[in-house]
Amino acid sequence: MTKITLYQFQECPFCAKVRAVLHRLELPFTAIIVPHDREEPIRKELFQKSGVPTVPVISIDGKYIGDSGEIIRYLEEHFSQNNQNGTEAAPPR
Ligand SMILES: N[C@@H](CCC(=O)N[C@@H](CS)C(=O)NCC(=O)O)C(=O)O
Repeated sequence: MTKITLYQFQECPFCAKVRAVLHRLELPFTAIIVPHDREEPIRKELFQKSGVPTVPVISIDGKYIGDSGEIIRYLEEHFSQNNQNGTEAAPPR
């Protein structure tokens, strides 16, 4: 089963957007609140692994993705029944 961890701040609109998509796609995940200080080891590690200095970051089966837009694109692409635009795919003829 896919293991998803969301690294986030308590208050963060970008993190909330990602949580909403995870809930909509019914993907179970663990949320971890990280410190605001970019010099904290966990923040440095997330930057190193995702290449993105901000939160949210998700790890999904060991792969790290940062930036809410990128994360949502990845989740939609891999877990949505719909197409990448989030609109419903045309029904088969
Ligand atoms: N373009 C990014 C922006 C994310 C962003 O600005 N996150 C803020 C929290 S809401 C952040 O990490 N700020 C702290 C920092 O820059 O160290 C995204 O969509 O994920």
